Amino acid sequence: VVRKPIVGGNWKCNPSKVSELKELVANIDACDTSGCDVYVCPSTLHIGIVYKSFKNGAKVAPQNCNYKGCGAYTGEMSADQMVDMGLEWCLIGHSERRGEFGLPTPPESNSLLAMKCKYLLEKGMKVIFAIGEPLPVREKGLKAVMETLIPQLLEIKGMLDPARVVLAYEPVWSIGTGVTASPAQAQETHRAIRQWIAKEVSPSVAAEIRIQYGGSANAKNAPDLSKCPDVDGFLVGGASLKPEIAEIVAAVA
Ligand code: G2H
Repeated sequence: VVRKPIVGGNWKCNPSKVSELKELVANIDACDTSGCDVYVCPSTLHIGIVYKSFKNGAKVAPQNCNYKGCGAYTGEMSADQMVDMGLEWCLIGHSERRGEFGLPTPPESNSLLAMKCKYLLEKGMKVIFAIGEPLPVREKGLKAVMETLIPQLLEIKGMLDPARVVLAYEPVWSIGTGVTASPAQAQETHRAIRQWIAKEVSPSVAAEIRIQYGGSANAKNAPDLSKCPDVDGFLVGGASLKPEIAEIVAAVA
């Protein structure tokens, strides 16, 4: 099975000024998308400004979605709105929404994220679903890591359609810290996730589903990480705000 690599740029709550968007869009537009799917997650306020800007086919994926649709849900976004705007992808489950950093209201549980995933897929959207473990768990080794990741996957295991769901493995300790998982750590974890899917869902789903690595990925570490057979691309935060995002895409394609 040949899995097409996929790289996402998660701008999080950046940039601070609309005037800075032009440069960020240009960075994404400089990515060669011929051998790699590329998406970008602008902040909610900026989606409507940039969603028609990309000339190279890069997709725009909101960083969150509600699970109910349109209506009296202050501060939320619905899949209906996304579909209407021609958006195809949505990111959910990022650890910054799961409540690992600061305190979103409320922190998002595995059950809530499963509801969001089901709702997005029912509406015809595709989902980037992020999972990850905190540092004290990583320090205990791979078995403990999988004991944290499996509950994050369990409620969406029936939804793992490789054509419509991409997993993003993002160890929480590597997010925005400059500490990247080593290729060996990333590979053993991606392989263990795939083995779990093979057992719990099916070998073909495990072989076909794409698993991105996220956590301080940059132009320097992307070439080695992307050599790992089970790493299918990156979800990039900080470096997606810089021209080096094009080098990261070039490293995986
Ligand atoms: C992980 C990643 C993008 P960064 O959160 O989702 O961010 O690359 O800045 O660690």
